[in-house]
Amino acid sequence: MKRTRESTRSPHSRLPAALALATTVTLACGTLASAAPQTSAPHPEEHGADKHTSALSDVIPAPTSVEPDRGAKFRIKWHTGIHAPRGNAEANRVARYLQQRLRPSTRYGLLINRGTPGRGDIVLSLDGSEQRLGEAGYRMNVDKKRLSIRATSSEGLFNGVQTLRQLLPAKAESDSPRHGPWKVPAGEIVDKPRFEHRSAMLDVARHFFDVDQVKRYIDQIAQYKINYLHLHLTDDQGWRIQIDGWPRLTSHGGSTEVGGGDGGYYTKREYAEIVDYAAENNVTIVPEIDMPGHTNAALSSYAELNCDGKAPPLYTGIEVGFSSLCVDKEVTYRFVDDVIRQVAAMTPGQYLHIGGDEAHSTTDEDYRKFMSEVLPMVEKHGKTPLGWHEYAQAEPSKSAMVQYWGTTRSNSEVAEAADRGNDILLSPANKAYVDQKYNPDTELGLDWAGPTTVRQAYDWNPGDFLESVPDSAIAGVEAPLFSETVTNSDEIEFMAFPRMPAIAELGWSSPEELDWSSFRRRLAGQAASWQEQGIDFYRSEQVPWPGN
Ligand code: TNX
Repeated sequence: MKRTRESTRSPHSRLPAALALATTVTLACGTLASAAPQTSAPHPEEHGADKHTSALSDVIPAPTSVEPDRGAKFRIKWHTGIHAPRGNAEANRVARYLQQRLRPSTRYGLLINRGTPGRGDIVLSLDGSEQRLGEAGYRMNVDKKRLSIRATSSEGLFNGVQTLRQLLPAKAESDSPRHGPWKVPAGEIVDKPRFEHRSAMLDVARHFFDVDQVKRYIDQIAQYKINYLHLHLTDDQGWRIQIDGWPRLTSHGGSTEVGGGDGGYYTKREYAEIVDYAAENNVTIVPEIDMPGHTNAALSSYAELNCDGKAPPLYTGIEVGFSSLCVDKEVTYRFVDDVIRQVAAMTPGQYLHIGGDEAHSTTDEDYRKFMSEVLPMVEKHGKTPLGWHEYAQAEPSKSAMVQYWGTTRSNSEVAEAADRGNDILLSPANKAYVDQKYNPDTELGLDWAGPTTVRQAYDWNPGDFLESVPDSAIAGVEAPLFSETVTNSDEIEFMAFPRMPAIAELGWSSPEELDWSSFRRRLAGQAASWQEQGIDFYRSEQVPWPGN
């Protein structure tokens, strides 16, 4: 297995200097040819056989409906413009995103045009008539003359653009100039998600990942239309987010990680950079402050948070369940309120995750008492609580979301929560945990819930997984990546690819579209794109990779 390169590229660093200078040009008419930016590179010669064989349905997650057309393909050419809706800043951001994605490989200007769409343009439009596709859906029509993506919101346009990226030859993902032709198969795709909540989780506490590494993962999940990134910001081994008034949380509590490395933390400015970058990629950050257990880093930073007033040493092992905030102390709630208020203020998204898992050193009575104080704080600071399923026993209010991480298909507390009206987020550990080994010999990963093959990660239906929890109670799915064994971007990728795209498909595609034999074939079709992007994926023998 190759795991040598540590890469932290972000798309902003992918633009060649000459193109980075060529700014968006608004044209009154559709003629773009004369306005193409002058780059030092000549227009690529579009010669050679068309080896690109992708079909309109070679997309992950599988779209709702695909109607291929035998007609001639659309072709991005040097004069192709991107037509964006006038007066909608968000939709124009999507146009710029597409432009920046495709400039390095094609070396085309792909100028943004807000006048009349020209022949051969990519047309992004906001269209009220597509209401039934919801906020996230889109309709894509491709023929020789035009490629159009229509949606009711910029979110739908962004999702359509992700589909377009997958339909282009993989070399379009390259960050260096490549030769076309840049063809897209003709036909129509109408697409919308099954679930609103399609999430990935990154544990930045067990091993710390810096801002560029988190951005790189955001790039990767966004391609599969994942729209939430849950950041596990605190645990026994590290506290990773700056909190004013409690500086030792980060200076001391953030100073190490599993195995004794240096750890690290995000300043508020860095966290804001992650939040903003996520938003540009249609991803909402869900911060998690895990409590009352998983708190050794905080307890080690402030002696007064401990019932006995003594600070334990920092911890760099991988045991769980030994730490607890002191439920009876007033300072505990002053601390938690400070943290929740500041994290809420830094987070534009609706959800704030308060953990609540594996509180083995807290009695059930204390646990409920703690949660009955803390749950209202989350709401007081304007957020919707999210927590691991143990917190269902504290009966959070109806609006709260409960995240199931068990390995069985029945859990009475979760079923009761669903009955009371709580939305359920599914991340069953034996299916969705991408930190588990693929097989007993996998070098990385834990195995308490696995090993978990790609097929096992894919082959289940979130709508009927949990007994007595109806499809209508399921908010969506999440692929958590705990990082006890994972230390850098290559290792993140090795564990997440190809299982994260599997969970993404379960979150997006309708149950009729979920089909392992189709999925494994489509996964194989992604390999070339992953190679272009430098993504170090696991070559599961269940997938017919090209060249195998
Ligand atoms: C269980 S999932 C945990 C984490 C570990 C993970 C490792 C959950 C709510 N708690 O503390 O990191 O297993 O797979």
